[in-house]
Amino acid sequence: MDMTPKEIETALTSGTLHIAVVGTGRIGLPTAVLFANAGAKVTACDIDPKVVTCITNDENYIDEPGLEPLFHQAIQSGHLTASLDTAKTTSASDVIILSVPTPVTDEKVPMYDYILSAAEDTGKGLQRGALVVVESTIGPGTLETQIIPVIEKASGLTAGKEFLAASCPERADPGSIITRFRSIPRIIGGNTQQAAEVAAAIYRPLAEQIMIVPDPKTANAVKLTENIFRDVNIALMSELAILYERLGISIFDVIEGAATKWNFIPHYPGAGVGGPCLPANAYYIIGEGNRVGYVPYLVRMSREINDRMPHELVRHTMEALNRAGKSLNGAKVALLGLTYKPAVADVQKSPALLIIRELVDRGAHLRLCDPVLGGTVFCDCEVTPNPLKAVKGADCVLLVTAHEEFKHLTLADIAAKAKSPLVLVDGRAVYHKHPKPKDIIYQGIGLPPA
Ligand code: SAJ
Repeated sequence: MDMTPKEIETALTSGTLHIAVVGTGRIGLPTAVLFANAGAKVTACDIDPKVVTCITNDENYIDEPGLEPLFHQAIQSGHLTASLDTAKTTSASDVIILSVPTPVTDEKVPMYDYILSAAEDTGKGLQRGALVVVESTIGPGTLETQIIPVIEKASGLTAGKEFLAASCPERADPGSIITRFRSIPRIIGGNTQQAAEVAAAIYRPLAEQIMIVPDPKTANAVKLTENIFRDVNIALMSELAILYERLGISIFDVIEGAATKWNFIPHYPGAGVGGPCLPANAYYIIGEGNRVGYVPYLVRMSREINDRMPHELVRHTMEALNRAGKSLNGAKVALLGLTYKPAVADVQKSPALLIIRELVDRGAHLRLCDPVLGGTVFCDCEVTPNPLKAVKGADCVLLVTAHEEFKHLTLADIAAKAKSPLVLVDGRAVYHKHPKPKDIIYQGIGLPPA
């Protein structure tokens, strides 16, 4: 793409630049929509015919705040179309953005099959001078050592000379992907300086700030480091939470105090760390560490600590029921919150999955409640959106995800419906500052028994 950054921006906003977005899930679709509304001609490529049909029929399929109207605008402007044929699409594209899933297997090994297959399809149609951008989360060096060779083999073109490649990892926060799209700075690493500058010109209309780093592996390390930083700090707070419980100290009071210091960044322990990102990202780094003979112990231990937290919550549940003279076996347990984080209808690697499995294995009878999953079936159980319906006649109420709807309830509201004494186990410290009715057994992660 022998255009100056200014010419690229003009071509993009005037609709003469063609962009293919390969993989149109929670990250790819908003990206395609925003580039289309910025003026580019965008083709969304996906292997799922249902997704292509939805886009073609102007039916939004991603529940993300603010996306719906922008989606219809992009389709109705004619700037966004869809295709099952990535190779054919890339043959008419100046820029190809890869945003397919890069999950981690049950053996905790990064699985790059989808992105390598998308890279091969991209290579089959790739035009000389085109730019390939990887937004998917990958291990540092994966673009250079695995993805580029696949594209070169499929296209017969040489990276750096005949096509450009860059990493621009997505940093979107599910639940605020649209609202924060422009304000989250983009990190770009090109396989050449030209690739980085061209990619920066492409993203400039959609990003308030762009930072070019030396190379793609550095850009991917930035993405992983910010997520692992979060995972490790959550693990530290979780470990301290369990220790302080035994000292009769609430970690939440401690965090509130520590946060008065400018350089303390609060992270919170809880029922566990879920979602498609944090539980997986550490293993991209651990994988690279194994390859080069250096095991990042802290990163690995933090994963183990965070993976243990769902069990910690079940331990609290058994303890609390025992304090009421009851056992978990046969108890009616109302579980509040199934999604991996509040307000996002996503249960990927949600702590609730492990908690439910252990509760059922220990003989509990469950009532499931989630305001964003109402009417669905989860773990063979009907989900009610109404918490007061779920807690009715319950021996124990267990809070797993801190949805807003639960925060508006008082303990008196819950106590009025559940069996007395109310046994409430709080996996997100939602009620630790609420006035406690006299006949309550209340405890939870980081909350010494009250
Ligand atoms: N969690 C805690 N304690 C905390 C913060 C979060 O237990 O103090 C738990 C949440 O309940 C949830 C999990 O961790 O189960 C992940 O929560 P999250 O807020 O990190 O949400 P994600 O995974 O949707 O988004 C993260 C974000 N990363 C960072 O903020 C560094 C987002 O910006 C990334 O774009 C996203 O990962 C991603 O795609 O990688």
